[in-house]
Amino acid sequence: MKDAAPRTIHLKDYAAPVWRVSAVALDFHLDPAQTRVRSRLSLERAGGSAGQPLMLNGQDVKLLSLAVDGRPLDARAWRIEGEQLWIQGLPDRCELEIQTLIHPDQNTALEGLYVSGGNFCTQCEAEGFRRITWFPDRPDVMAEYTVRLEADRAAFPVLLSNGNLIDSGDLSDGLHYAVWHDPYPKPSYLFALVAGDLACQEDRFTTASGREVDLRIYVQRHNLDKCDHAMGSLIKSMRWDEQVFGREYDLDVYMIVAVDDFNMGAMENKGLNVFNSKYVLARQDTATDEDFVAIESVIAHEYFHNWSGNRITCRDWFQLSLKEGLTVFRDQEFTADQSLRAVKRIDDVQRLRSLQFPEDASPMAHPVRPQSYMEINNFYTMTVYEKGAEVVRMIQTLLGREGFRRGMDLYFERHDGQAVTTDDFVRAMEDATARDLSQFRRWYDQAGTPVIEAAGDYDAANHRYRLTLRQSTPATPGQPDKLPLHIPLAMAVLDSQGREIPLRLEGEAKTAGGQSGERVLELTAPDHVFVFENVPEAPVPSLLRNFSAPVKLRFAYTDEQLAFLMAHDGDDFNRWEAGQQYAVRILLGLVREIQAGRALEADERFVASAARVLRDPDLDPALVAEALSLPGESYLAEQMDAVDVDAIHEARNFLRRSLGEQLADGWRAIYDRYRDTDPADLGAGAMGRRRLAGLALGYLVAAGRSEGRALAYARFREARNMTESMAALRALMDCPCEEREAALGAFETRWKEEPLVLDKWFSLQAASSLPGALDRVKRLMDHPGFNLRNPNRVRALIGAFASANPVHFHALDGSGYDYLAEQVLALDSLNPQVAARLVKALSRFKRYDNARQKRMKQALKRIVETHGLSRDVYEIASRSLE
Ligand code: B3K
Ligand code: ZN
Repeated sequence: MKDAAPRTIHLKDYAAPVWRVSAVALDFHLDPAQTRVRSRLSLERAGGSAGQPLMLNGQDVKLLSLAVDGRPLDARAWRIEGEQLWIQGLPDRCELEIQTLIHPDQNTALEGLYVSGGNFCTQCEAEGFRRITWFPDRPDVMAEYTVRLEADRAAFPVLLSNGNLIDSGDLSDGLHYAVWHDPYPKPSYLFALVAGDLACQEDRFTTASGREVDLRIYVQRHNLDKCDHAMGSLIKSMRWDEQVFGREYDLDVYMIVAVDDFNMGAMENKGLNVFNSKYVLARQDTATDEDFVAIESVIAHEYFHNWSGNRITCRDWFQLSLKEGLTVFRDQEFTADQSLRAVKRIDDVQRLRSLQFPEDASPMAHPVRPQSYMEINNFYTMTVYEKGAEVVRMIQTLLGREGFRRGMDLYFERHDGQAVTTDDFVRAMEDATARDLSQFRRWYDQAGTPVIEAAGDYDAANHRYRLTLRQSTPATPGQPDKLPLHIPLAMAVLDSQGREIPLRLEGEAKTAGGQSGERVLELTAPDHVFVFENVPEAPVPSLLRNFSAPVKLRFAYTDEQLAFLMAHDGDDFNRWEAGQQYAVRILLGLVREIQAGRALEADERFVASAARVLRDPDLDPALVAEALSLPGESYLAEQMDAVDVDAIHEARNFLRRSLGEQLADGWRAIYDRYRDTDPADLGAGAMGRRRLAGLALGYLVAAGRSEGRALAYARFREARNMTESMAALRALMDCPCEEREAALGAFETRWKEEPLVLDKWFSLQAASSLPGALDRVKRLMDHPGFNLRNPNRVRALIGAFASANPVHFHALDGSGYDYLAEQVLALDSLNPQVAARLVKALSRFKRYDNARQKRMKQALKRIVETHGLSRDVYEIASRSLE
């Protein structure tokens, strides 16, 4: 229990800063045990009355001295209240000098200045700068930074900060220094410094207007052979942002530093990105295709922040999606342009549906622009990021690509150098296109996943097709009543040959709607009826094409119609979606059979439609792989009123086994066709072929015959890259056989010195549904490669167990919950941010049966009632229990 419940911060209480900081000069004397920081702030009163004091934030920093305009500050002029320092009687313009002392080597929270692998690095977003020095640590205070670093030359030969290097040199006593200047005013959360013994891979980039930029990736020396892909990705991203958004880079150098201990993926500090090494390091033998794609997308994401986040930043943290939703949208588009667009869309929608939809239906549900928080770090969520990206995508759908680009141009031009709000963003979109998005703005303020109930009715006598659409959004905590949203719904209707019928609405001029069969309907009222004319036969509608809005769409398709759409829909996303809906229906039917104690049978028509997809020569292998991957257990859980983890698992395994057995020849043919795909080819085509070969191998093992296992084990031994190796290992993971243990053992021996590879090994075991998973996880915590202080290890083992092993995490005896509660408490005193993420696995206890609910609640109570809990964990655990 918190000794006093933490304060809740509300958007409605936002007040502009009273003091501006035009420039900051920071001076660091770096020493892992005791770092001295001197900071000089050029202050200016920006508003408020003359007597209004200055408030600075600080956390775990020791104040050594305070001086104003060169004179020590009188003790009566300042006071510290908790984490706030108040200074009174300042002149309207002055220079404030502050000296502080911090202890980077004791910083296990990995916020502020800390030590990772013997090197110094920082993480300041959201509120980490206040752990370095006292400062108005809020994003709407933007200042020009000059940073001097001084450290031991032998231990820390590389000294980096934001911007351009303006001076450096040697000092006495083995010390040296460097001075960096960043000409672009920025909020404190974008400050960064790195100091250490690092090797560097260099390249160059010439921007569209001819600026020469040095590109540098810094890593620990032994990782220097794993930087090529990251560098290539950076260059591609820089080019793409010029071509697609007209955005150029603006400094002489762009640096990326990889560190092993990092709370999230990466951080977009101006000119000096700090990355989790997981999103930089890759070599064919250590990284899978998914890793390569993820690296490219995170490098792109952080690079794109230079404009959507750094040049234009957030006024306050409630506006986080202004930069995150927009930047996710931009990185999604970038990846789509490098690969098969539909495959990227399918992957993103799967992520949204399996992670964001559940969040939107949980006690932690919050709007894209939250109204309140206790700990802002808890709001770097799927909602703010992924739903936020969907909101931007809907704007693009409503305005069209061209209109959207005009809106983006205006946004960049109008707000360059400012800290703004999501409202400012939407206004730029409106002003550039003369569209009214006032109702659309509700997407930023209403939590919960909207539901659209659709029904179609064909009037054969008059050749009319009537489409009825009704929208509603479920209540979420603090928001019992919802207003109708402005929803773009892309759709077409198909004739019996699968062709799109040109659509004309009743009363519309002959030319309207064009020849194209696809339209975007705009829903604004709770109910709409659209009547299409000249529809020659009863059509099959293809609705919400390309997932044009983040909603749940319900339409009572027959099995035949789903099979028909699977075969004919001209929208690749919806083709896949029809197959998924069909699979969900079959799987939920199996769940009911299991619950009723009846024997299971695989639906013949479903198997036949899967067989057709498998044999379809026109389908890209990546799309075949998507189509034949069964919906995940968490997505299936979402479709049930009361989640039955065991039945879901059994049903899914049964269907997998049936597809494996009944299509065995097809799988084998596919595997043989694609198994030799060039292992060095990292193009989307080759990745798609490997994905399908891996899926085929999985089905061959799932079929339960010894040939499958032998094939997978042989593949494992002969693997030519990590994708092949992991596909084989994953295929064996739920199979209690010798091959599994032999492969796991060999993998460990080979990769025990490569932490990122060992993480894969931890995760596979943590997610395995074989008996004894929890014991294995507990034993693995004693593995020499495991370390509770490293967020990647925690996520790989404990995180994977809680999020990817429903059967064991939700074991009826509560052992999974107790284990998680213990780990959360152990972690909370080390790293609250990482601990808080883990608690979320307990949040949705109401979705389970009474016995499990009781045990989950007990685990949550045990957490909440612990003294000295962090704000991070307290907020999530207490809200879950409300
Ligand atoms: N902006 C950072 C996330 C910071 C998280 C702070 N708890 C990475 C990103 O979204 O690009
Ligand atoms: Zn981001």
